[in-house]
Amino acid sequence: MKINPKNDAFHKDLIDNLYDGVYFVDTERRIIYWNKGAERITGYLSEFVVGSFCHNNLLNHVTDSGKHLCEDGCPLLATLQDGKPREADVHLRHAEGHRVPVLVRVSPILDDDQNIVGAVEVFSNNLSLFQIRRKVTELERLALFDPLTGLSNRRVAETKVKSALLEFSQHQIPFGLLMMDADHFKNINDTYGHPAGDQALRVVAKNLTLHVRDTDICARWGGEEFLLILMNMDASRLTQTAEKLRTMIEQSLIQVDNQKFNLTVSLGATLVRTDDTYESLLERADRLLYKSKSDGRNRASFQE
Ligand code: GH3
Ligand code: MG
Ligand code: MG
Repeated sequence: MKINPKNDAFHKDLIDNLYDGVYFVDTERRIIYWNKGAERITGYLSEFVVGSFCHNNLLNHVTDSGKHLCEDGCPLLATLQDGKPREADVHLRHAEGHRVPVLVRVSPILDDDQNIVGAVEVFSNNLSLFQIRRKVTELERLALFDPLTGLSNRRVAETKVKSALLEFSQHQIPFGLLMMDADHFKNINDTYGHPAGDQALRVVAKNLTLHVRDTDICARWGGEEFLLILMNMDASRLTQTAEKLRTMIEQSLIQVDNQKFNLTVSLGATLVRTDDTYESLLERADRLLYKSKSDGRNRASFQE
């Protein structure tokens, strides 16, 4: 179609293709136009609606508290009376029966002499769009973070190790890996209970994030195991960081109900090597962690 803004068909096409629902009423609130968006949101086709009165309980707008607006508080009626535009959050009734949350905007339609000859209602179910966005954010959070500690989850950590390896091979940006495991954690659960164990894991996690740089990655690798990816590291900084974290955790106090206790962790620390693969790097960190365990726990083992 040739674009001609003066053409009625152009306007109809334009309004029909809006994502929002749009309908016009005359001064008696008789529906004289119903666009495709309105059909999509309500499930009612134009031929079914046009000619009926908007107050004959077809859509039956209600507020959050269930107040029926068609009988009392109809925004269209108020705008037809005072000529002022208004907005309302309402729930309209879908053709299938359920309620759809919509934001309704009403404006008067004036003739050339500024007389009110009708009103237009535009309604959008942006609320559900908002709900979808909130859901996506929530799913993103679940996909990226460990719900107990708020640290990155294992999947994120795996990806970050791989990208750090790539950056190391391309730009020689060195990094260190710290593998950490809580000592005798089964005893902690057995002695103080599982919720206390959970709290201990949160305390470990807090210690990690508070004592490394923002650019470093702290992840929950498994049950009581953690992995840290420390960027731009050298041997002395890495051993210092491992020792600092070990000390901070040892010096923390876990308090749950009336119980107070401490816990320790064992660590394996290593730096990336030019011949490293993902597997070789993680294996080395893991082997060093188990060296710390077999050497007596509450210690860090380091190998370049
Ligand atoms: P080690 O010093 O050799 O690491 O001994 P450990 O007891 O820490 O190791 P083990 O692998 O025998 O036990 C780990 C325990 O961690 C068992 C498991 O129930 C507990 N655990 C794993 N995930 C969680 C969790 O999310 N919350 C709690 N409370 N406990 C957990
Ligand atoms: Mg353990
Ligand atoms: Mg373990």
